[in-house]
Amino acid sequence: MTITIGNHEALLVVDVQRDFMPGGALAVPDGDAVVPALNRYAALARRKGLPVFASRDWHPKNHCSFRARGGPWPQHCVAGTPGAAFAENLDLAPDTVVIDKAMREDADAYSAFSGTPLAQLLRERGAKRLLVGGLATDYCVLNTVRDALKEGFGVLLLKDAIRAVNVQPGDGERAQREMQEAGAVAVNYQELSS
Ligand code: VGL
Ligand code: ZN
Repeated sequence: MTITIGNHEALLVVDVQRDFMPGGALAVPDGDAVVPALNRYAALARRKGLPVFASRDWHPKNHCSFRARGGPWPQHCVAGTPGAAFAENLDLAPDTVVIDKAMREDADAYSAFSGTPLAQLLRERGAKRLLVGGLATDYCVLNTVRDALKEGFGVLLLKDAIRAVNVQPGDGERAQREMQEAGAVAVNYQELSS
C-alpha cells in the first residue's frame, strides 16, 4: 500500500530521550534504532514543509512513577538533566515544537496530549493526520496515539520508528494491534510517497 503525504500532516516524535537509549536509566531494547528512522521522516517533513513536534518525558525528581515513591520505573527523564535530553544524533530542526509532559509530581502522563497544548497547536498548524514514532510503543506511543485518534486526528503509526519496553513479552505487538484497531494505519517509510 502506498500512502501519499500531502500538506495536512505533521510529524510527532514521542520521547526520544537519552534515558530511553541503550545504557540509559530506562533503556528500551533497541531504542536507538528509532533515531535514524525518525531522521528520515524529519527530512521528509522538512522537504514538504510539514511541522515537526517532539515530546519529552519531563519529570520532577520525586515523580510518583519512580520506585523510590512506589512507582513502576527507575528514576528517569528528570527535567533538565542529561538523561532527559533528546537522543544524540536525533536530527530535529530548530523550529521543532517541543512538548514537555508528565511534569506533575503526583500524576503520570504517558500521552503527549495529556495536560499539554499539543492538540491546539496541531490544529493551529492545520494538521489533520499525524505521523507518530518514538518511544515506547507500549507506553507513551500507545497513549499518545489513543488520544490523537480521540481528538479527531488521523494517525500513521511509523512501524520502523517505534520500539517497545516489553515488560511482558508481546506488550509491543499488543499495543500496535490496539492502535490499528482504534484506527491508526501502520506504515514503513518505503510505503510513503510524496
Ligand atoms: C515512558 C515509561 C515511563 C515512555 C515514559 O516514554 O514510553 N515509559 N515513562
Ligand atoms: Zn516517565
